[in-house]
Amino acid sequence: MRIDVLSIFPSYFDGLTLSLLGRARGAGILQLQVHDLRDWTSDRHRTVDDTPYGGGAGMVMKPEPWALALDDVTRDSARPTIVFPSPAGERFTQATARDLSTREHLVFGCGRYEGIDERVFDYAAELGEVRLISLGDYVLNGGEVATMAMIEAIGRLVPGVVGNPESLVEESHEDGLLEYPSYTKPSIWRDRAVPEVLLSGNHARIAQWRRDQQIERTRLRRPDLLPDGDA
Ligand code: 6GU
Repeated sequence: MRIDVLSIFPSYFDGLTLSLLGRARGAGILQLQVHDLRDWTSDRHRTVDDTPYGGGAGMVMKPEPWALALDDVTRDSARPTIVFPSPAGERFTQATARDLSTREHLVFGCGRYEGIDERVFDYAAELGEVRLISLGDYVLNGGEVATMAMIEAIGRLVPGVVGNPESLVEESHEDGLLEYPSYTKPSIWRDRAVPEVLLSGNHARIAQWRRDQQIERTRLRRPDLLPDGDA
C-alpha cells in the first residue's frame, strides 16, 4: 500500500515512522510519504491561505497549491483514494478502516484554518475517489491528528503489518461488541483476584464467560452498538 500525506505541518507525522507502522515501512509493505503543502506554492511567503469570499472569521486554504500537490502525488496512480479529514465528513469506523485497507493508494489532504476552498474537492474527484471523513462529533484544529489516527487504524489491517492476524479478530469493534477484560499474573494482586473461570482450564466456559462480558460491557458503555440499543 502506498500512502501520501499532504500537510503544512509534516513534522506531526514523525511519530508514525516509529513502532509497528515503522517496521512495516522498512519491510516494504507500507510506503508512506509525508509532503509539505507549501512545496507547491510559488510566492516568497509560501502562502497557502487567504480571506473567505463572503466574509467571516478565519482563513480558507487556497486551491492552487492543493491542485498542484494532488496532480503530483497522483501522477503515477491508476485510481487513488483521496481522503480529506473533516468534521463535516462521514463517520470513520472499523468498517471504513477495513474498506480503506484494501486500497492500493491513499492520499490524505490535511486542511487547516477554517477549511479548504470547496473547488478542491470537485477537482480531486477528477483524479480519484474522494472521501470526506470525520473521526467523531468534536472539532480538531486540523486534519493532521485525525489522519494519524486513520493511518494507524488502516495500516494495522494491511496484511503483514500486525504480526499475529488472530489478534486483529478478537478486538473491540471487529465483531460489533467491545472487547472482553484481560488479566495476567499474579492471580491475586493487592487483594484483587482474577475471575476464577479464567484459571479453570475449561475453554468452553472461558469462551462463554468472555462472550457474556462483551455483551454486558457493550450494554453498559455502548448500548448504541447493540441491535435494540437506539442512539
Ligand atoms: Cl477528521 N478533522 C477535524 N478538523 N476535526 C475533526 C475531525 C477531523 N474529526 C473529528 N473532528
